[in-house]
Amino acid sequence: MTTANKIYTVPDEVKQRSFIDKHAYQSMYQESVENPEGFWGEHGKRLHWIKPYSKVKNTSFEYPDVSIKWYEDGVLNVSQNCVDRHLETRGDQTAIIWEPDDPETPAKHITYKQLHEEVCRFANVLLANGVKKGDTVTIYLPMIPEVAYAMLACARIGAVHSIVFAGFSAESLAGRIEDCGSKVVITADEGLRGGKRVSLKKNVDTALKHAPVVEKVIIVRHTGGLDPEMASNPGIDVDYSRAREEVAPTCAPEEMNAEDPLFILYTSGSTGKPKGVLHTTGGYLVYASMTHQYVFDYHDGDVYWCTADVGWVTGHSYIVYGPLANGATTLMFEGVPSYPDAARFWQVVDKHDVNIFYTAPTAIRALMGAGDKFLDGTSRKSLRLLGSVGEPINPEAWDWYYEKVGEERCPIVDTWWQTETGGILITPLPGATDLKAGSATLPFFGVQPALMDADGNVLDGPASGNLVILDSWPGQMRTIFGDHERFVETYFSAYKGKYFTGDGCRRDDDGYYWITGRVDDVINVSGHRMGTAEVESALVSHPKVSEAAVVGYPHDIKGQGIYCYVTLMEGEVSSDELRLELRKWVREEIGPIASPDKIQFAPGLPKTRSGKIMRRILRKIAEDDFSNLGDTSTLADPGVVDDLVENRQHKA
Ligand code: 6R9
Repeated sequence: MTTANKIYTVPDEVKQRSFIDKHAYQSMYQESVENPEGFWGEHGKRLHWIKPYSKVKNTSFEYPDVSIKWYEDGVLNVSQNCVDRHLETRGDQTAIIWEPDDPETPAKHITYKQLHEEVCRFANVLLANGVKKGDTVTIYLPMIPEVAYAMLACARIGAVHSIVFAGFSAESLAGRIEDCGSKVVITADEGLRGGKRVSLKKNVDTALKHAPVVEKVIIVRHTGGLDPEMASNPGIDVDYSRAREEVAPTCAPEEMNAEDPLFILYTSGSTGKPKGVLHTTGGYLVYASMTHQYVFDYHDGDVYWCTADVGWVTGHSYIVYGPLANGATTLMFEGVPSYPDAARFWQVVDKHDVNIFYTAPTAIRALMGAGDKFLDGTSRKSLRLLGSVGEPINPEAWDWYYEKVGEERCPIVDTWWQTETGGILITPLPGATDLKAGSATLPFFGVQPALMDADGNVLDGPASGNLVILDSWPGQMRTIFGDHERFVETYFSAYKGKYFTGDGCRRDDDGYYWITGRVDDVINVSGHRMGTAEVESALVSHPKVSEAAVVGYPHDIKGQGIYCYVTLMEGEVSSDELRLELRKWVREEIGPIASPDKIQFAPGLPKTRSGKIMRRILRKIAEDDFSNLGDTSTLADPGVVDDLVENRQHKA
């Protein structure tokens, strides 16, 4: 039974302990949009400011003069807010619980005091290796505490970090290093995921060949799988464990302006190469910490676990910055949900008495598919609240999460947001919002969503359309690194004066928002965001490929799978072998997350007479829905469609 229309009212226990009830939500929301200056001026005080701000909001969505500034004359330091500020009151409290890939390896509990020393040492190592305020540092680390130390160390000295997900290939890493010009890269000997080793340092070495800008590679010893003594790049490689010993355990935090950059994070768009989304210091941290507190109803003493990887924005805002700014205990998990088996998440919940658990629909669907027997041996009694992020959650998965994992005791916060938004924009608040399975529900404070039709009209009442946001919020990205024009064109040109999200959305009779997925050429594979153009350009870089078109198709576990149509060079012959070769090629070009699920060799692609590939048709065929291919009469050669239908790759 699905419960898409059922309403789950807020349970009394949740209401009693939560920060925000329905009434507070309504009055705070109203104030936040009517008087953003006053509202955010007040809530900005949740941080420690070295020099308080006198201006709060200075933003314009006006095309083409988009400019976003929050707290612009305030001075603060993010690492001081996330670490030093807590030393007096909670120095001995655990800041980070680290749960390793292998359940037999002991977990680590890092207190705020220890975190302070580690961040200072890391900062000093960066300084000793020539990193200065304003420099970019690329971080290519697995899910180990050092990734948080490195992020906070950059923030401490005013360096701008750019984390590259450790699952990306050497090729992708090199592109991102070059784009932001990092002279320093931080990596580890190896990563460990599901018992498998990931050769990070080796990938960095390969990347260096294409990224001559790099002067230093700082190597954290993790698995011991590579001896940093045997530096493969003399004069470049730095053994972190040795360097750490040689520096002082304290380091004064740099005074940063609220609008100084904090980090760059590359994300996929519908065209071109990944964009360096730039977030700044003050507004980002106000927003990340405030959403973390209210959305997850985080109270002192709670143990909070977000299963994302720090290589994605969710890890930035809701493993590291938001929780630590709030003095929380945040759990960092190195492994995967299925290792050693599908009970692992629940065992970790029991082991560390996790109260708040935040994961992605793809993981929920995979665990649901593995069977309830993996829940049976675990108690999960500590859980109080469940969260979901990354893609729309289908009602079946929602129900299973709610009924089986949370035993109908734990509200689910389905949080909609994006790399660009810095923090959660549409979400229930556990004590305030009645839930509907599959709806992200209502906007967070200060967020004004609207739905647009194809002609650029704002739609009222219950409606479906493209989701835009009408005014700025403090966590919003400020620009695309090095390309402000692309920023303005990408987000503010489709609907002038409004931020375009790229998502389609429905608003129901109760004003609840239901995100329906991307309306552009971005696909969402296991919660990982990918531009079809990126996969296409990886495919056409193979010498045997002349043309490629990539679309998403519905996939039971991943949400969307990657379906590739490939036209070969004259004289090349299609074969299963070539299919494997192309799959491997894409993995090496981008990374395993971009592995094609289906490759169909096509002698021709459906094109308009002006040469545009008609993706609508390719999507339909990939979805196995060729009853209704729409109008094909504008195609240059309508015959290619028959061949495509004939040779479609059936669902595995
Ligand atoms: C945080 C994150 C952003 C895209 C976004 C949308 C999809 C994220 C969602 C959701 C439905 C949710 N998305 N959360 N769709 N319901 N709760 O995932 O950032 O990697 O940039 O992806 O993910 O399509 O536009 P990012």
